[in-house]
Amino acid sequence: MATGHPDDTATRSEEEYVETDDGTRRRRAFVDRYPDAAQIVRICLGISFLAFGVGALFGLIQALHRTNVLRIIPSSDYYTILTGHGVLLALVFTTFGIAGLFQWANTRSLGIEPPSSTLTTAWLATMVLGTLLAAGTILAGLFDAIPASADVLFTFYAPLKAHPLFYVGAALLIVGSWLAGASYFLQFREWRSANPDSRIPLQTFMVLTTMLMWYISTIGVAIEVVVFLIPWSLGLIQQVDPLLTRTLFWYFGHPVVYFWLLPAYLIWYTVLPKLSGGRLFSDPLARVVFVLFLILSTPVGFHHQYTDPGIASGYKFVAMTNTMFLLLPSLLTLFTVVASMEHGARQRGGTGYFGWLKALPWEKPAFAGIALSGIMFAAGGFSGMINAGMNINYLIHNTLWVPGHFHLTVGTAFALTLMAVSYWLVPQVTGKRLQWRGMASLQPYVWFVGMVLMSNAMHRGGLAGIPRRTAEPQYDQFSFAAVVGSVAEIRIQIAIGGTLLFVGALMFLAVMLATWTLGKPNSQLRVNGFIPEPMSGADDSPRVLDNMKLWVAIALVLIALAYGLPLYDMVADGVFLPGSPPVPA
Ligand code: HEM
Ligand SMILES: [Cu+2]
Repeated sequence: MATGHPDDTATRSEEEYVETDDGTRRRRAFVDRYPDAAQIVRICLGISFLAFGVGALFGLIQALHRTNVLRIIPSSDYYTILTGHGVLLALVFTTFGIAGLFQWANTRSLGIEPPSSTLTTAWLATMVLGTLLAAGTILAGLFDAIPASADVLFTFYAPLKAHPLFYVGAALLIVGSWLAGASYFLQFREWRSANPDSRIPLQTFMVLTTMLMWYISTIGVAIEVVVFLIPWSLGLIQQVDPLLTRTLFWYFGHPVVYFWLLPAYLIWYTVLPKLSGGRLFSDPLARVVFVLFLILSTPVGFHHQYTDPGIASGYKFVAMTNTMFLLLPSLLTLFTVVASMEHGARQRGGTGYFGWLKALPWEKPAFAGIALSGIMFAAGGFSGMINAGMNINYLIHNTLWVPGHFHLTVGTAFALTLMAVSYWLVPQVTGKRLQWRGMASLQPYVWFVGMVLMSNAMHRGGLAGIPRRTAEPQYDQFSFAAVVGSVAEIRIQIAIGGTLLFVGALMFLAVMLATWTLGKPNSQLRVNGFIPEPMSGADDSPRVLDNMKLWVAIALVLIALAYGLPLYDMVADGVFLPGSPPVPA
């Protein structure tokens, strides 16, 4: 299937090439049309991949350490490495990767460059400075000579305390992302003044709804850090209420998972159908899904606090119910994305109930990686439902099941989608043809197999009661009873899976480095950025869907209902005082 696929540049030359007067063909890829935006995307992706490389190395160290296969660090440094892994991957790799994807999507779908280079420099610089401070403070924990550390894990709430610079760094990373969002909105406003009556282009709609959700939800963590953790770590206040800081963190901690996921959805809805050889099934359904995430993502945070005392179970129950409602947009996504892929496959000659699957371009790294990440996400959705159930949550709470779950979601649905789409996007933002295509084609499968082994074994380990976040899960005096197989076998699977994942990460980074350095500038790219119109387009979408003010208002009301009274309970006795004394009086 090397020729004739809609992603081959030759088949879409009218989009990506223009004839010049002297009869030569001039390339019009993303980088040629929007050089400023392309540069921002390159910077963001570059930093994101760097964080990914270091984070993946830490992941390997942990996986081998926990399973007792290879120990190159003392167990006392485990939390430093684990914090580095969580922060570099779940916060830095994601935020920069998303900033790059959004800058590309907003620019491509609006058809104009970002508005202000000062604002761009400001948000990039703020995010980079924040990352350097946070990562630097974490890594300082490895060196006894440096009097700073931040072994507080990526869920940085009290009572664990970090050096103030870590919190300042985290705050700057978030403020930088706010400024990036401001830049996307200004770009949209410029487009709007030239197109007063047009529907918001789909990719921009997705970028803006996601950013609105991000603004609403990051307020929680911003208050946690600025009002409580920074003054506390500086010694300006003597104590904080751990329950309050946890609640403010989780107010942000659930929506952040949709901040990771929605950019992946953006790719699944807009790029995957095209890579499958078809078109998006329904623009209206896609808009409904993003609106549902905007209104439902935040009033669910208590589902991370089922075991916390001091929050009445009724509120936890409300959070559980809202969480189950959130299944709806994900199931809608499953339907729409699979229908679009099937349409593409049938366009390419696929037949039969399932036979059409064979007509999909599984040998193309971008398609294969995105499709595989979708399959893994479905499995992650199932284990997520167990997490969300108030009663069965107690079975797996704080066990290895939990990292088993989110390595399928953020660790694959997001991470593998970003890697895979990079095989398609990086040529378009660098102007260089993808290098080492054989390795690229194999890479998504290596990640997939590694993750099947590691995640499945983590889930099973969790059911057996093996805790997460510990360097010494063997608890010498204690033996875990396994339901099937043995704990030793679970460990080996985690070690092998983790090693394969690390190899997959290296393969990806090698392909990116080769493309960036060895690819010739101005080459013919083999891919094109053309995205076909959906089968059911924006005109079929009710106009009310584009009324973002309405959806933000509804989101705020739901948040007030879910959080108002419990937060009041926590602060009524004094903002800095724990709700109940840590020891009986
Ligand atoms: C090379 C691939 C990877 C390997 C080998 C790996 C391995 C691990 C292991 C073994 C743990 C559990 C440690 C423990 O609880 O004691 C863990 C935790 C974690 N991983 Fe990964 N991981 C990888 C990739 C990723 C990716 C791509 C992401 C996100 C984008 C991610 C996010 C996390 C987070 C957030 C935690 C929890 C940290 C905490 O408990 O504070 N990992 N990882
Ligand atoms: Cu959650």
